[in-house]
Amino acid sequence: MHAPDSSFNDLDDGIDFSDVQQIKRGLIASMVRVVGFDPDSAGPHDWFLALASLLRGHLSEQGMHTSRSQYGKDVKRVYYLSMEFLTGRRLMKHLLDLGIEPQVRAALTALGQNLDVVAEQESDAALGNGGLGRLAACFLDSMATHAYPGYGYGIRYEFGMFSQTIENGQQVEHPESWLQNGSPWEIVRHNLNYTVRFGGRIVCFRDEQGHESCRWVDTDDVIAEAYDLKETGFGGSIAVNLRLWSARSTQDFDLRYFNEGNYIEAVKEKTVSETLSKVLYPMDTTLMGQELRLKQEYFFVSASLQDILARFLKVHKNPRLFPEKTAIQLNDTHPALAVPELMRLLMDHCGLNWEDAWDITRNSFAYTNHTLLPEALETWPLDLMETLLPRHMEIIYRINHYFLQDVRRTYPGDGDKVRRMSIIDDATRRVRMAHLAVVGSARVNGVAALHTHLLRERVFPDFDRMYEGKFVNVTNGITQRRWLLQSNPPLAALVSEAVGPQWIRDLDRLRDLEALADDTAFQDRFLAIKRQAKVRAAALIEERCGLCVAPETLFDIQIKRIHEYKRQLLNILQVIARYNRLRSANAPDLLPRTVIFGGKAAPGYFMAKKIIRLINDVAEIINHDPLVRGRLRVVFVPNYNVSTAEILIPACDLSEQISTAGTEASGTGNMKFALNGALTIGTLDGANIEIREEVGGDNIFIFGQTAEEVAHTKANGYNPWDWVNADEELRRVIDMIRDGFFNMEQPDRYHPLINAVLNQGDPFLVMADFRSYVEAQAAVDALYLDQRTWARKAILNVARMGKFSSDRAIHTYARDIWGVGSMVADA
Ligand code: GPQ
Repeated sequence: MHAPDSSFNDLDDGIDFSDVQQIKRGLIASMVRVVGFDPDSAGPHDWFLALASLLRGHLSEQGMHTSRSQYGKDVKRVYYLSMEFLTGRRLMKHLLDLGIEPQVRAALTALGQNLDVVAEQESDAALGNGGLGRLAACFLDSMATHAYPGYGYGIRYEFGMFSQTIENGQQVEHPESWLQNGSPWEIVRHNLNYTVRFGGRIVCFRDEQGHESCRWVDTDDVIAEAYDLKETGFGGSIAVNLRLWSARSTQDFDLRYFNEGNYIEAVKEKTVSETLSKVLYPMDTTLMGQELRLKQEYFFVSASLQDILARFLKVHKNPRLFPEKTAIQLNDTHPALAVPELMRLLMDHCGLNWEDAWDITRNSFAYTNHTLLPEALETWPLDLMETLLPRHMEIIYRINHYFLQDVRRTYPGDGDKVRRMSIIDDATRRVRMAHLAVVGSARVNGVAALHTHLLRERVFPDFDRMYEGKFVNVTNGITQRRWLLQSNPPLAALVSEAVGPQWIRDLDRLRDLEALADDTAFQDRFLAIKRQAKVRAAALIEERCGLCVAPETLFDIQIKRIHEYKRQLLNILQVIARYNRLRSANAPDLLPRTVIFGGKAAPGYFMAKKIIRLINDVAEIINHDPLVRGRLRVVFVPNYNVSTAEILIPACDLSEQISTAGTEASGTGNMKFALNGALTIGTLDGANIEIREEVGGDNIFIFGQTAEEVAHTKANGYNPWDWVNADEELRRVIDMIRDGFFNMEQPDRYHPLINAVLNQGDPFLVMADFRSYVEAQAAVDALYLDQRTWARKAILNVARMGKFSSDRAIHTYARDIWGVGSMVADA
């Protein structure tokens, strides 16, 4: 296909990365020619830029090979549309994927630099909030590693997740620009851009044959400009492209103003349109109804679909082949406007009729739901949608019209059902994005077995009955490349030594570790590695919090977004109870513990911010009380992010996964911890249930009400005071918080919190689960005393994590949802 002179298999200045001398020369060249700094005076950050630029060239080359081979084979492609990609740092990942870490390290050493210090210079690309965005990043890694023709689309936020400091115990948010010091991984494509339109009006006309066609006119336009990041897979030969869109004004100057001599007004319009990709909304599983957010959603969806369609039409003339060659995954409902957008492009640009366009559309999309929480289900006001996207609203009304016809035909006379299922909520005059996504998709999946079950039973029962086989489960997974190989090299090396290195591509191979669980020599090495990781985490804590923690103590960690349903409150209540026991008398059975928290609260989430403050107030008192010195410490690690997780997770003994049963869709932190040899204390929620199935009930601490029991408790008139009054120890804890024990300077600080929980029904059943949580914690103490048995169980946890690889998840999506194959037959 390609002219021979466009081959780039043997580029003159290509570097052989197995050769330290060549890397060294390449680094110097990159420093001089790209970074533009004298190597003699360059510091670690300059060397980071030089190295990243060097690698970017190589990755671009890999990406081009991948792309040529995909075009050559005319494969079916899969597009992952996500508002968030939480990739974290990239340097070490690329070096591991390419297998060149030792050579690069040596080359840097020869230049007087230390690779670890250089790697620390990179800022986290925090283009996501939490689990949903990190899942997208793990999926790209698995797609690249297993050679699926995948492609990611998202937004190039100038400001990603805010950075968090704790001041006077309270969260303070700071803007953080990951682009501030340059972004050497990106390939900027100023010429690859699309116009995205807003507002305006629709004019329809009929041609002589009576065909109606519509045009969307008088719109406000924004340009979406492509920035590409290459996601390598393990082995390095395949690169998946992650294309992020940045907003640019259609006009640099508004000439009307400019000609009048008003320079500032002339550039104002430019500033307004460019705010579209300015900042990530920092809310996780809670909704924010701002117009800007809706514009962001449409902005990235429109650019992505125009790009996808253009790529398809380059090769295929017949749009009807689209679903055979394209699968588009909607990561939650944030990209659900893709459904009417594809309809619009097919009808208004490709000239298809409604029936054909709809047939193509509903066979191209699949939708992943990530939450059961009603407050997170997206809806948008009709008025806003009609003003911003008039053509799309027409299309949505029409989709709904035909859909409700179907409903009426299937369930004659059931007006209630029609109202419940409608894409438009007539009562509130809003568009239900989840209904749009379900109707417009061939498959809908939940992210853990329980979640999918509850989704079908509670959230979409009508749809589930109407569309046989549409709802499926794909339990989440994590990539072992980042969450073991990269973040815990000593454990990765031990595992490879024990069972061979194949686990890196096939996590089920870990099963062979079971045979070593009772081997005391192996246990000793395993425990030594855990201790080493704890020393490293202790250094991070010392640096960030100025607190000294002892690696001999049990590290008990809860790191995730701060949310009422995740119940950091339950954890801190238990900590207070433990503190009371330690102070009251001899509590010989209570082991020394370090309880570590980390996580961000949405800036407007009052309760979550109170909980952060309570944790910090409690920590302040406990950490200064000589009576419990050496036996209990409480730490809140500020600015939890991917890089922090990479240090804390390997150091964990006890992983806290304590959400109210039926609220956490899956959880993925739970998997990362167990893979690194932590034992889980958790409820029967999300993927915890499947983790228990895999590791066995003896190797996990389960407590609390089940999802069914929770529903039952609530249905029977739950009163949290009953539970408090019946439990002396809990009563005391609540009294202390209410009386300001931890905040004498402002004793009523937590009245709103106590009031919200106890007098407003405790919706997440903190009080009901307290006693069984404390009992489970006592079992943890007892077991930790016996280090041999603990080590055995921890090793079994690692051995049985095979199922939770994102490779398994991706293979399942590829086979059951996308119908795409790997580009190479896997060995
Ligand atoms: N999740 Cl809806 C997010 O991180 N953000 C969101 O906006 C929504 C869900 C999480 C969810 O809470 C976790 O239980 C999942 O493990 C994770 O998505 C990935 O599916």
